Amino acid sequence: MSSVCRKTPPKKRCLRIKMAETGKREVDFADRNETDTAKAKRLKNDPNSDQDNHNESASANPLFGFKTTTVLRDSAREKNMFIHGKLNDQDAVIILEKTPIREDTLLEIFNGSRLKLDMRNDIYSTYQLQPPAHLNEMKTTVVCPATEKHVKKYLRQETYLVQETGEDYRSITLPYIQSQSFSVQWVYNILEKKAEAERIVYEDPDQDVGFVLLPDFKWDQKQLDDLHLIAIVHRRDIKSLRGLTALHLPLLTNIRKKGEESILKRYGVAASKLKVYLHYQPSYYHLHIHFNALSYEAPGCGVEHAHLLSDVIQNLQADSQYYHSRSLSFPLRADQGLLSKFKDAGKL
Ligand code: M7G
Repeated sequence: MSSVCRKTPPKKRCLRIKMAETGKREVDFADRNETDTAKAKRLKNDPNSDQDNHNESASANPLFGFKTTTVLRDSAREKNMFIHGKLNDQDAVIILEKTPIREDTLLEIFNGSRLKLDMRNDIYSTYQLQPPAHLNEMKTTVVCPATEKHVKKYLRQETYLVQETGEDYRSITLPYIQSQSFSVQWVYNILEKKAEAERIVYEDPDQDVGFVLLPDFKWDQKQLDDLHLIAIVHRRDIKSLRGLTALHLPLLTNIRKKGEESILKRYGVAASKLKVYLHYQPSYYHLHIHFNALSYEAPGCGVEHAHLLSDVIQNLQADSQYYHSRSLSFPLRADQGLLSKFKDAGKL
């Protein structure tokens, strides 16, 4: 496993990561500055300690007081859990995910952990290992306030494959997404540098063929194995693959070329080690392209959901109207409104 921190000047990269995650790190530092004994002593001597403790926890930890309503989904294999609940009386979805083990932390893990023996048999033994606290982090994503659609997005559901003709897109899907899709405010915030500006890896500011390349928020940037960036186009008139024609070839080839070059420069990962694709249907209807480490099985990179950018480019070179007229298949979850629309139209 390779570490991002080792790639480009190590101190600079690690610092960037820390800055990007300031909130989380600050909690860590605050915790480490006070020993357990000192804290116990302070709490014991202070009659207001309960109240203080509550206030301190609430200000240092934005998740303090979160009340779980239901676990939407969890996976022992992926080591994650999607939780719906209330945060300060607002609906929220929290995603907890154990982070991968990094090669550059092995020395600290082996030398600095506490081990409890579970069992020993012949040459075999298993342990419960408690690594130092800073190596025991969980990537935590918070959506708050979360809409009903967010809750449904993360709920484990039966899925069905839908085949959508070009006509179905215009008569069923388009009206539906125009009225129902997720807000793309977060996308505009990125394009306008109102959010995540310090995370931008590359930008081509051209309003026609330009884009912003930055880490997807699913990637914690601590290792390259699950590298995931997204290129978000500056123009706001293309919702998805369906909106592309040969006129957009300069945009797509520009993203492929400059996206791959910037990833090579920043992370040392060659184009032959990347899968570059678009989702259909996407969750967010503002054209964006995923750049993933080739070996990483990202959710949504299966054949029923992902379209390789190189295929898209070739299809448009062969037929400008390819995505206007061809049938496209995609999975829909049982509770997705779009599925009912296809059922109502007798398409399923
Ligand atoms: P998508 O193809 O629309 O659908 O991808 P998916 O969410 O079903 O994969 C949108 C991508 O944007 C996803 O990979 C998200 O993880 C990512 N993403 C979503 N939000 C709200 C943000 C955000 O605020 N910042 C960043 N950097 N990425 C986001």
